Amino acid sequence: MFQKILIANRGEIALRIVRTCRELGIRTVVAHSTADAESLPTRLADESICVGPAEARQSYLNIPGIISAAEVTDSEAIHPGYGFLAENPAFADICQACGLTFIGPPAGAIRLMGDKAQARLAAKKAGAPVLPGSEGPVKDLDEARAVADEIGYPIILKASAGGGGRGMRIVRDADGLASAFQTCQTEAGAAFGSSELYCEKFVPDARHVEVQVLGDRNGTRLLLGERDCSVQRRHQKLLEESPAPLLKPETRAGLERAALAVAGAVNYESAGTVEFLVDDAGDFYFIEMNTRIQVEHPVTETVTGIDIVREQIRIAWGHPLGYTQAAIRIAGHAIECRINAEDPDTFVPSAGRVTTWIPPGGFGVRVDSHLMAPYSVPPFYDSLLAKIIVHADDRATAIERMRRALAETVVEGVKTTIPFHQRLLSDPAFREGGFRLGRLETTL
Ligand code: MV4
Repeated sequence: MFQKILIANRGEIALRIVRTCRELGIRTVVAHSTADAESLPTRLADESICVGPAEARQSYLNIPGIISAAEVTDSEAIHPGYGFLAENPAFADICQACGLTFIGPPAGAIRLMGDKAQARLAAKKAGAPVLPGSEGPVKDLDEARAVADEIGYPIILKASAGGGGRGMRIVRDADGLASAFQTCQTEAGAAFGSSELYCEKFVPDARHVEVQVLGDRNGTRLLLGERDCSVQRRHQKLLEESPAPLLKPETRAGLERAALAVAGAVNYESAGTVEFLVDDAGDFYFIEMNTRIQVEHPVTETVTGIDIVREQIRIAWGHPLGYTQAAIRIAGHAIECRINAEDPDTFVPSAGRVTTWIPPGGFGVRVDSHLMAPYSVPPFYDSLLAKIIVHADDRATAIERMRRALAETVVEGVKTTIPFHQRLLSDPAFREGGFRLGRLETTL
């Protein structure tokens, strides 16, 4: 097994990786910015090394700095966490060229899935259902118009280099197409360096359901159930749960089959997530595949009992997955609430100094957080402070457990999303399990 791993990330996920490495007897090096020098992950790691100033571009995204840090600390592998360099295929290639193991899938899988138009084509070829839309990218407005006339409005334009909701535009009718196409193309070029677009039929009021997969180097691929992530605002997930509520057994079986087909088509290795939209008829459509550990992975760990970070590390070392699909059982229900340093009504970031932090605890409660008091929330990174995850026998009990956990949580000094979550957990649509994408763009 690896003797030492460098963690190229910060915050709760850096700490999450430190914890599993300690259990595996692997030494850790946290590569951090000046802003995170005194953070909990740097303190709990065996070693830490500063790779640059607070701005992520100069530290967490500084590839030469991170590779050098791995070399001077004699690290054998790099865990990228999520965000930053986690889905940068050039970084995965550079790691390999430098004799470092990138803890994640092969660069080729990251590259293919990072091109969302090609990912859609690959999924379709693999036999997964995709929405009616363009065959790969659309080359110009005329082609987009022809596709839209064929499939009917509303449609959604998406940037091939986007993903996770960035660089998308809903087009309601033919009159709106030209200007939407123009804006979307310009925005995509500025944001991703590629203005390539593709289009799909827009599904209103869908649910976002994603399937967790694991694959090893021997070609064994396992499914770890699904997560419903329909509680989102501006493409930021706020609450995730597993299993997905109100999913018909045949829909679940179809999602699993499709996820396995997509992962198999690219010989996927490591942990990955296949995202789908599910409509009220129970029909589902592939939209994207994420080639990283995700923020919401703890809900899956909670219902399966599998440490996904441990599996990523073991797979990267070359260990075969030590169990079969039949050994994986989904037990009970898990919910995760993301506690962000944000105004609970406007979701505007609330940077500042956390003066008090009392995490929840007790039966069936897990807290993944780098928070300590006092702690100054740096304004340079995302605003995630903590994830509270609860486990219970059924969804209704999990909801009550989460309300109890949130009620005992104290964060003073910054505004947090806790009041939002308390309202959400009382919302009839949420409690019935019928929460749909787009709800938070208007109400609550
Ligand atoms: C869609 C969609 C409806 N129809 N695609 C955004 C995140 C990315 N993973 C996929 N996203 C969506 N893709 C089609 N064909 C709806 C979303 C979507 C969304 C749309 C409007 C308002 C809020 C949303 C939140 C999540 C996803």
